[in-house]
Amino acid sequence: MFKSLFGSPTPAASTPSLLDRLKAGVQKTRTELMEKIEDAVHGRKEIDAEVLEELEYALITADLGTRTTTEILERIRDRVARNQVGDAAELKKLIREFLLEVLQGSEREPVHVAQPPTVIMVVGVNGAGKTTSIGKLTRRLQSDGKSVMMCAADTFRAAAIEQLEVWAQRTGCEFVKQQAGSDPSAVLFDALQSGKARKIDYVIVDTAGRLHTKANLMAELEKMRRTAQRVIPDAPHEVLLVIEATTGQNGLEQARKFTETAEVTGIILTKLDGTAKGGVVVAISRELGVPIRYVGVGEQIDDLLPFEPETFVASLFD
Ligand SMILES: Nc1nc2c(ncn2[C@@H]2O[C@H](COP(=O)(O)OP(=O)(O)O)[C@@H](O)[C@H]2O)c(=O)[nH]1
Ligand SMILES: [Mg+2]
Repeated sequence: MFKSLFGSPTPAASTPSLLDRLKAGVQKTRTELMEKIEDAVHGRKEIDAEVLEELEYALITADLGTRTTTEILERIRDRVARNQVGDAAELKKLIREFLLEVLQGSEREPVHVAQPPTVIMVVGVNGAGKTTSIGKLTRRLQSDGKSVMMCAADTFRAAAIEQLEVWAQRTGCEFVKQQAGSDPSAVLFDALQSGKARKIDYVIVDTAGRLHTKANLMAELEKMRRTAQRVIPDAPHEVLLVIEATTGQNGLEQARKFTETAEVTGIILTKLDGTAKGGVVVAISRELGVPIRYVGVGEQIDDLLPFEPETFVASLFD
């Protein structure tokens, strides 16, 4: 921080912290959730059944999921019975603690890769934000000094290849493609051989979100996995499932399908900026037992933030 001409500190010159960026990203969820919690306890002398009912509504509306909501309420009831919670601040603290526990419960260290490239497959339904997230992730890795190659294995539509290529040009990374309609596994094979020979740090693989049938899609992803292993035995090192925060609880079922067949190792939760239901982060990470790796908070190249339970919870409550 430095002093401006008139002596007041101007933080504008420094880049905003992760917490500040996340706060801006979850603004809608934060406002709604905090308002509802405040409303529930406002003017009440004690935390009674009515307050708890309103709290339940607040938590459900934020899309935390019924399981988490029920457990939070149980914990609150228990503490109330023992006279350990009296006001809104204490309630918030309790909810915050619980959410942090849940999110930390799904945390997992990223795999250690002995030899480059680290292979990251990106999966998820159409429109979830796969291609955009790959662009943003590439930028992130590059700013850590890593080299990146994108592999256009969503060969189902020509437009998908072109869209990824635009991101490759924007970030100046390596790019491997074939014609639209070609075998995704063939493109992947090419990319991995080239990435391995040239010791590229990361190969990020875009995949189709839809084929003629869902069964086709899952079979395709399995085939790609086997193909990857022919070039790099422990690949893919990460399979990131991209889910829109806006799909809410409905997205969970679809996400389950992917986690079952595609052996998902982490989640990229996109469009957190567009929803008041950001609590879905908790539901997803809990129900799938998979860590959230990144969250998308906008359409620009810098709008992908690493996910840390502590910072996320702070962005909602502090
Ligand atoms: N607001 C917002 N829009 C996003 C985010 N991530 C992706 N999008 C938009 O979602 C749309 C679909 O993204 P795309 O990457 O093409 O999805 P794909 O079909 O899964 O590859 C595009 O218009 C993106 O700009 C995000 O985090 N926030
Ligand atoms: Mg795409």
